Amino acid sequence: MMSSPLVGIIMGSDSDLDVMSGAAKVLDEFGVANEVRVLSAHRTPEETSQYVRGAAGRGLKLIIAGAGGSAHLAGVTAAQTVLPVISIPVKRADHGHEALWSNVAMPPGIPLATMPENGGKNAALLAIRILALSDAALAKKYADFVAKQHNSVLDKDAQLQAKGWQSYLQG
Ligand code: RP5
Repeated sequence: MMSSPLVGIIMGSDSDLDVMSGAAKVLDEFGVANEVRVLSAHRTPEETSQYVRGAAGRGLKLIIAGAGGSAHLAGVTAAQTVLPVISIPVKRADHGHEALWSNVAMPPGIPLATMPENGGKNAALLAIRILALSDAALAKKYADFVAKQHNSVLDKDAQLQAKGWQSYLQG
């Protein structure tokens, strides 16, 4: 049986899914139950509000929200719940940085943890850090991830020293 989702991943459009799935993938790898929804701040405001306001009552522990362009979704989500909300500003090649700027410019009193543009992986890792505060098994998985990442960099540096940068670049 699938366990109840702890993390809600919401996005303004299905066109954001390529970015937002990056967060779902990492949560899946860590075994963190999540649900993925398309809920637009502008096109489906009532459904979005209903989802966000009901999230804590359904057992969600935090929400990851992403949108591009004027990107109001994460902000209005943070305004309607006391759960931690993590924002992923979605950036396309033909966008400026408007989604990022709007997400970091939240008014005092409504906190929003804004990740790098298209930062699905970091959004999931921050969610895992928060959840790990009250989940020892998840904290252990996170510590293992950190150790693996650390060793991977040391291995790469050792190879670079052994081969020299020219050979390293050539593979
Ligand atoms: C935003 O407008 C969405 O989050 C998406 O990033 C962008 C374009 O949406 P579509 O026109 O592709 O549905 O609200």
